[in-house]
Amino acid sequence: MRLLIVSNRLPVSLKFRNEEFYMEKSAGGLVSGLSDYLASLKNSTADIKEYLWLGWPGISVKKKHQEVVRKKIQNHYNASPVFLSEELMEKVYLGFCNKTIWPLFHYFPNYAVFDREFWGEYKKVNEIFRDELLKIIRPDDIIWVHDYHLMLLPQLLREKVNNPIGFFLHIPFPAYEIFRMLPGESRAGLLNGLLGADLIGFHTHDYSQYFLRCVLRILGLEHHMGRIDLQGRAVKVDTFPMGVDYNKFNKMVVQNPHPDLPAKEDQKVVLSVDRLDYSKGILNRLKGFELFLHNNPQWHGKVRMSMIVVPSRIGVDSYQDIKSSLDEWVGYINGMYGSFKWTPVIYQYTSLPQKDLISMFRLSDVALLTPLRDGMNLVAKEFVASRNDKKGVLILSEFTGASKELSESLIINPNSIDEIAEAIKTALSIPEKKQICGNNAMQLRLKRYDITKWASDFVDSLTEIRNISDSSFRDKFLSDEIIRDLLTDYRNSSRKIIIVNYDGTLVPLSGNPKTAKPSKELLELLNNIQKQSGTDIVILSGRGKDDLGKWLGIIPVNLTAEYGSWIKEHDSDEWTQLKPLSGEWKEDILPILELYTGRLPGAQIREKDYSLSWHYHKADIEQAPFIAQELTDHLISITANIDIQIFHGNKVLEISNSGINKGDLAWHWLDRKKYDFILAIGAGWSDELLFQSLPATAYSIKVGMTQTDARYMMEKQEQVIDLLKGLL
Ligand code: GDG
Repeated sequence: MRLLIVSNRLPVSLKFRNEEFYMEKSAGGLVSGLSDYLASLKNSTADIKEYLWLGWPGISVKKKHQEVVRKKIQNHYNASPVFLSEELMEKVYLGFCNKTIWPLFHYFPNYAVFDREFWGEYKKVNEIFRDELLKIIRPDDIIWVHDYHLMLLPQLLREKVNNPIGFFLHIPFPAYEIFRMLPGESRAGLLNGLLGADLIGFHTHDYSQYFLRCVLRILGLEHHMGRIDLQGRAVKVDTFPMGVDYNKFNKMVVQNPHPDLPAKEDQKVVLSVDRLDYSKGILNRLKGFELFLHNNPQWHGKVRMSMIVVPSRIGVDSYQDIKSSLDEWVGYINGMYGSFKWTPVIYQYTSLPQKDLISMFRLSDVALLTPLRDGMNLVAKEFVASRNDKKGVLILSEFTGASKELSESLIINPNSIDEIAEAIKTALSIPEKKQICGNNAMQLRLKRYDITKWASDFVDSLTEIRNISDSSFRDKFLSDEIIRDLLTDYRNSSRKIIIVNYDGTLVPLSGNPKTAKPSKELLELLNNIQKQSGTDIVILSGRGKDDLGKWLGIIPVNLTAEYGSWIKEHDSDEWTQLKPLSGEWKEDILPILELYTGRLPGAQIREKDYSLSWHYHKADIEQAPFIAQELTDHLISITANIDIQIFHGNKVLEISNSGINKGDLAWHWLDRKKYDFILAIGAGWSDELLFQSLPATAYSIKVGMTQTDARYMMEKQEQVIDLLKGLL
């Protein structure tokens, strides 16, 4: 098996200079972090032995050079380029990606641009990625797609291939009220795009929950413990807090500390490292440091802030604005508080080699990280991991994913400048013993769930959900081979029974139940089947006896109405009851149902001779299950002494006489003869009781590709008719 990693950018950047292509390795968190995991695959006992990384190489490559470049990248880096023009990539990267998704997902709706063109461009790039993948995909590849640039790719691939697909989002997933601001197609489009995956991973439990809520509110899809059942497959949503390469940060030998670092004993160092981004709260940090200096003159000359800001997204205006404000604030603080001997803020607008970064982590006294929103924030974890002396204090914003795991740090709300200033003061005076104790606990956690564990956990979970999905769905698809076996068994048996539901099974589900009459052809088909020697047909429905009698009573089939309250034998015109039933209890129950119907707009009551049902499929999808549960509890509490039962079906509560259900009813017929062939077909929740009650040898078939206890499932109602025709 091979692991295909797909991300916007490749781990190498392609350059073209002096008429030649050459490559530079990039050292992003994901790239360097995953490299250990990927290297370990070769010798692992797991099924995955190789990997290939797909992404944009960073520049446009003319068609005539593409094959040479592809080979070069593949041979040296286990990577394969997705060729895209710089113009299109820039449009999308600086368009939908970083002017719409990024600000919105980081709770900056005022920065979000909703441009009609953006969505089309974003779709196009995702399609190009799909086409490139389709060229190289093998049937046993596992695909792992990364991040917000490629949120449509899982679904685009799912339409074409059956491989396991995982998706991981590196940035926060926002709350429903923010996400729903996305206009037009993009709102449902992004969710559907992601649902093409088998596993969707987020950094924190909150992000997973926000995503699930958006899926519920916008697409109307419910979940159970993070599992969403779609037509014919299951999708799992889960939390995988990304770790760092702990050993690398902890063990790296750094000989040459950065020349700009002060001598240790001179001054305390407060370190700040980020990409230039409004989400990182760098301005708040400076303001906090300024307030700290203002409030604490005793620290003047004794502490400095080393601030590294890595250039990023240069073409986006909002980024240029922050850059200008940063410059102003650094100038202001240094001018206001500094002296010839002391510069309070040393500011570098550049990227450092990783060794220097680690040496800065080790030589700082405090790391001050104040994002207003951050998916995880790896810098925080890297700082803690790097401290092989176990000293140093981390001040961390509560709005980072990392704050959930680094609870021994000083957690602050970066919107409070006072809190930042106060935390700096506290951090500078925490005794070493306490620092070591806190860092020790955090290091243990970071070591246990490091980047390799994170990646293997994700890939293992992907395999696991695929197995569950396959056994619940794919393995149950009614194949031509099984149909052939079924028909042979039918022909070779002497006592056969066909138990079949009506709505959604013999006839298509219709919005108006009164119009769901059987066609002449259907009646003829049923009539011809039951004429064949040794075949009994039972139609088992939740409908009232009037419709059924009128529509189906004209052919000699056995009928049961109201889930079994009424029975009509094939050779009789009379409806009888299997056991004495009472409807007197309805008087007591109806007012309660009415009360709850008043409280839940969209809920409806339906009354039959011996049953009542309370439907809520038209009510608010989030509110309804709570009210339904309350109603169930209420009913249970007052019906303890009445011989009735309450079934909670698919968005319906069914209240009827005890022992009246399709499962029990089936045995009324099955007990009569020693049937050697049983076929049961149903479509609704109440048919599940029928499937559960049948012997293991029965052919039970669910119409619709959702979770079922039937042995098999088929996609469409028309297939039932084809199958029945096959019996002739
Ligand atoms: C996204 C999400 C999520 C930084 N400066 C230098 C440098 N770095 C390295 C750090 C770290 C990485 O860059 C930054 O990672 P972050 O997690 O802090 O932030 P994003 O880049 O915004 O990443 C974020 C992450 O994805 C992972 O899922 O945590 O929330 O926004 O590894 O060390 N590396 C070098 N020189 C620098 O000057 N060499």
